[in-house]
Amino acid sequence: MNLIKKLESQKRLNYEDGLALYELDLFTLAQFAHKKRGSLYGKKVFFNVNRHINPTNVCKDVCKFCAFSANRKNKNQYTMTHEKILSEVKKSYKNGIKEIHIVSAHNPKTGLKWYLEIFSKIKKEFPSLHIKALTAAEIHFLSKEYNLTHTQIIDKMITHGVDSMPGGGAEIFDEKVRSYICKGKVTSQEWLDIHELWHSKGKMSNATMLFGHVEKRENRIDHMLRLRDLQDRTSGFNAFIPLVYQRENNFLKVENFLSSVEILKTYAISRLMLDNIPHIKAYWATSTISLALVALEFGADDLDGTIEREAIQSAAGASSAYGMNIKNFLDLITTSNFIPVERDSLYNELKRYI
Ligand code: V47
Repeated sequence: MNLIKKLESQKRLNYEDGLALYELDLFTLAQFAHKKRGSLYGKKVFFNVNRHINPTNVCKDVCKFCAFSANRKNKNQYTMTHEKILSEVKKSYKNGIKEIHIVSAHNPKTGLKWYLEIFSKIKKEFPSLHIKALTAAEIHFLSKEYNLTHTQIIDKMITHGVDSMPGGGAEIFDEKVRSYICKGKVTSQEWLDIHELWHSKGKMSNATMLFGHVEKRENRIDHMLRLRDLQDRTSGFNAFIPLVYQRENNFLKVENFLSSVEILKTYAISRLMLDNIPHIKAYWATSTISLALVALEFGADDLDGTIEREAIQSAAGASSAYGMNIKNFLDLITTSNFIPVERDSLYNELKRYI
């Protein structure tokens, strides 16, 4: 069946279709992705009032794309104390955050107990706060350090108050590219297995894809399809988040950076290929807020949140270090002719701003 007919009849798309979608002109592609987004959510744009905390940047792994890790380029090592983390959470809680998103480097010195205790402390002091913490890469790192299974770590996370898992650490699943950009880190299959395990406990997570570095279109489509296969079995992913590679202060040698057109096409293709993942998040920290707003016309329906602080992407050049003021955020969405909808971490609608 020809691609346009397949799109019109909303048939499931295969690998070859995914590649062919990139060959469509931008506006034809946008039309299909936007229609699909509109049929699901109309003009709603989801966001949450959240706070990112990156408690330590000391890392045992050596991902070439990472500017956050303190082992190599960044000499300013830090590890926040529990008191500091709690006081930051307290401040943000007073500002109205509903979610705390905790991602760290893979620090062999802090220890499993250090992680688990801070989750319990946050939950005890702020029981209504949703804790989104520990990527599959961190879980794998901790399981190796402590000679525990992934299931044992996951069970401990749950008993210590973690509500959902962020989508980090997926990078690109293609084994060859992965071994070039982040050799030694959680493998693609391990990343998928950890999420499957998490979902089997009745919990939700997200999935990212780091793109715009040395990967090819083929690798992006393959990445999406591996996620789609898992989602068919578990329905545990809330959102897919294409992360645009930030180029500063890291060791990845990238010659050609992506055009905005290629980035927008990738959002649109995600929406069309991932027919079973409900939300496509244009994470403004990596796409820039301007392009994230345009991405809303290319299939994206979520902008993550106000963030408040962010250390991973901003270390590599993104302008997300201090998040975004909520009023600005709402103004930008409404002047783009969309309806801002504050959501909780599981996409229950909390407030519609219109
Ligand atoms: O996994 C590291 C990425 C991720 C760079 O689940 C980089 O809701 C771009 O996963 N350029 C961590 N990206 C952040 C993350 C995330 C962000 C927002 C929302 C959610 C969610 C998850 O940051 C890492 C890695 O892929 N990253 N370095 C860089 N130079």
